[in-house]
Amino acid sequence: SGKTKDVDSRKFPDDFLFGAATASYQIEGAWNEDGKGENIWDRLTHRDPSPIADNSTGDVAADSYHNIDRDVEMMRELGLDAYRTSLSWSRILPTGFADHINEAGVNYYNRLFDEMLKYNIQPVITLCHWDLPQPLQDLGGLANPLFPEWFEDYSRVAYEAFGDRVKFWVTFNEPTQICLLGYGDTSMAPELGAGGIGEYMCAKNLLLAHAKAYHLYDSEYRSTQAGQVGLAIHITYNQPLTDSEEDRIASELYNQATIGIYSDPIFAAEPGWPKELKQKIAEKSAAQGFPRSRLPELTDEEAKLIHGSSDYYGINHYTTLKVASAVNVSGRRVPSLMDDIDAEAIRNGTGENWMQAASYWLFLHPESMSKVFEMLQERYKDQVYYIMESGWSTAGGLVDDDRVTYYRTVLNSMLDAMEAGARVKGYMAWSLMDNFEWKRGYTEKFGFYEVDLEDPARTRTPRKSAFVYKHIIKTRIIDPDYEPEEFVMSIDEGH
Ligand code: PNW
Repeated sequence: SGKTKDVDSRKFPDDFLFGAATASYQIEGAWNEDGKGENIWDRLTHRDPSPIADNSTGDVAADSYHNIDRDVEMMRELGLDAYRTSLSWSRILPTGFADHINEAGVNYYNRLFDEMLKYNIQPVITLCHWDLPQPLQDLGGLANPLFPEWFEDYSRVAYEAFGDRVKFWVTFNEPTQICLLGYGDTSMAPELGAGGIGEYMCAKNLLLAHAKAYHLYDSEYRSTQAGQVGLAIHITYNQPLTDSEEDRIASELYNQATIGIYSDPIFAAEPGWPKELKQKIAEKSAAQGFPRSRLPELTDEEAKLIHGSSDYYGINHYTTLKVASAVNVSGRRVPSLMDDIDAEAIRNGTGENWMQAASYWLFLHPESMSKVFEMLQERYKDQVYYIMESGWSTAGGLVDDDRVTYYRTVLNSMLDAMEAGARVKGYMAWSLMDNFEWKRGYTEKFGFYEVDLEDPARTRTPRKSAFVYKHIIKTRIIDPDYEPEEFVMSIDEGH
């Protein structure tokens, strides 16, 4: 494209935070070692028969619990400014409750963070990346109105243990995936399938939990620890299928139902739920004979607690969708979020030539990243943004040219957004290494490093994309012509 001609003028600032991301259940393994308790993904994968594509589990995964040195070595090889991962709640608090802290679990993270900080690699730490302690799930998990208190207690333990070194907290990874896929649907643990009800209860309690953890940090830790607290929201670039009024309304409601429901209450000018969505769910509920809306009320006090409770806007961005109006779809679960908004999401672009990844849901629209920022700037007015995840899956192999194309395209599009005024301060690529891809098991690979699952040592080998990302981080420029000569990795001076 014409843009690449003046690559030199399109430089990332020196203080831009380039990182890579992972999550505890997806890489750590050691599922029952050193006092760790059971979480909802342990439970799901240990049931029989397994709903995982290759019948696998995260019992060993990339075995990062035993590979701190190599993991940090990879970060140094890439020259990362930051590394994002999550704490395993059950490793730190085996029952989920804060009465007993598992010191061995705390020590694992202490050793990891200390090793990273030797080389100036900033930890960006998620408190809950989907692996909720099973005992809390047995009590309803995020549907229990006491959940916000349990989460606040856990966040205090984390701030106390690690806040001297961790300056960057992410409370929840992808509320939409937690609530919609785990409570409303059955595609993620805990597979509740309580459509039209569970996802909304979850949404309310997740927001309250996030807000409590934020205010706890604000009132008791910020003055001494001086860090930031926010969350990571999954955002697709959604376009109406056609220009029709119906499709445009459906697309807006889809934005409100998957993005706005978790971010309007925090970031919009007005506190509370997105207006049209709230009204739509109330109408549907009434028509279905529910004496009250299935979307629980936020009291003024709750809405106020949630409003503004974030130091930055964290974005996980991968893919793009088209949205069409779809009323009374036969075979659709009723009630459900999609029925509530009378919409249908179409993934494959209907005739567009979008490049597709190994994941059925992952397509590259070349401008999706800048379009996402246009939408956010319009809705929420000039937040500070971090891309907390963005990445590409393949079926395997070290020559991952599609992944290289994806990163170059998405980063260029992000530079467009920055040139247009979006205050983007960092980018975390998903993922540092191959890992347990939830219900897809190990069949889809997202890593800069391949992980050899046949090898008990879980040997890690850099792919082509690792060299390209390293070059971008080092030069702060996206050079479309850069080709690694041979795949020989080393650590540059100063890393
Ligand atoms: C994210 N979609 O999930 C998660 O945060 C990671 O744990 C996961 O490994 C990664 O992306 C890759 O899947 C997503 O359907 C799940 O659009 C689903 C979607 C996107 C992201």
